This record gives sequence, C-alpha cells and structure tokens, in this order.
Amino acid sequence: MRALLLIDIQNDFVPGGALAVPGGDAILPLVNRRQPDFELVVATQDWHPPTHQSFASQHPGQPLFSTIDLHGLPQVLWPDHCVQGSRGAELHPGLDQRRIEAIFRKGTSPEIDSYSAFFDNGHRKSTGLAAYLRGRGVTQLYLAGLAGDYCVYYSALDALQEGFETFLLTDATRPIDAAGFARAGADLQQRGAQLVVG
Ligand code: VGL
Ligand code: ZN
Repeated sequence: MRALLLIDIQNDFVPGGALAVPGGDAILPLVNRRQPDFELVVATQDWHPPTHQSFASQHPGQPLFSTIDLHGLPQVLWPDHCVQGSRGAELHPGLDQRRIEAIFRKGTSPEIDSYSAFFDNGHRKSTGLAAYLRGRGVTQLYLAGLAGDYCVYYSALDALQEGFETFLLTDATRPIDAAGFARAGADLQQRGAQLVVG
C-alpha cells in the first residue's frame, strides 16, 4: 500500500515565514494534485516550545545558522520557528488538508531537535509514525515537503531504515541549501531510495 508523507508544509517554511525555504510555496499545487494518487496521506508539523534549544535566541552570542554541540549532537542554530500554537506553526492555508488522516508533531522536547518524522536527532524517542504506517499496511512511502535538505532528507533516511520502499517526490520539495540537497539526494539514491519527478 502506498502512502504520501507531507513534511512540515507550514507557514514558517514558506517565503515570509521565520525560516523561509526559497520557493517553498511553489510545491503546493503539485502536492495537492498528487494526493488523490495515494490511499493514505499523513502530514508532520515541526512543533517547538518557545525555549527550544535549536533556536539561536536561546544561545546568546552564537550567530544564526552556526553549528554548536547540543548534548553531544551537532545542532544548527535556527531562527525561532514553528512555535507551538503560533501562526507560523500552522499548516499552510494553501495545503489541501481534506485527505490528511493523521498529523505527527515533532521537535516538542526542548533539549533535542527532530528533523525526521520518525525519531528525534539522537534516535532516542520515536514519534510512533513507523508503527502507525505499518498498522495501516503501508509498504511504499512517498515523501514531499520542506525542507528537502533537512526534515525531508532525515525522514527519508529513517523510512529506508524502517524498511519502507522509499520515494522522494523531487518536484514537491525545496531545500534550504541547494548544494546540501544535491548531496542528500545522491546519498538517498545510494541507500536505495528512488527519486521521482512529478
Ligand atoms: C526544519 C530546520 C529546523 C525542516 C525544521 O522542516 O526541514 N529545518 N527545523
Ligand atoms: Zn525546527
């Protein structure tokens, strides 16, 4: 069974948002058009408490987008984004939500970030997504959303590791950094994911 996983299509990740992904809103028509092709559609929301330790604002003196060590893991320091309950954290109003059956929230623990839809960055806590998908009979997982070089990439890595046949809808994602995304795509392909257009 085929499912579509829509990663973090939230106001803060599109132009005008706190952590805007260039052209992030351009994926909306494609994502909406592809939904009827899948028996199951699931979404994620980046959902941080206001004091989340991935925010540069929590580390005075450290520049935005610099990398620090956070409890033993490298952590990029982001602008405050997707704060729980804020407008920026809402799914984009242009996203057709009618067929989305479940929304998994991540990044809720203040001390650890969670790029993947499946696990936090330390692989300590599961969101329950893999068990949910297996329970629904999903074998093939198609990924789209934002950002291609962070949450979509790490979700695809975990999807592979969890044994799903994994597909990346390359037209339906946009990266923060193009070079990083090129590396991510090559890495995913090498690990057995399929990159598909359209
Ligand atoms: C994301 C950086 C920080 C993403 C989330 O959704 O790709 N990137 N938090
Ligand atoms: Zn985040």
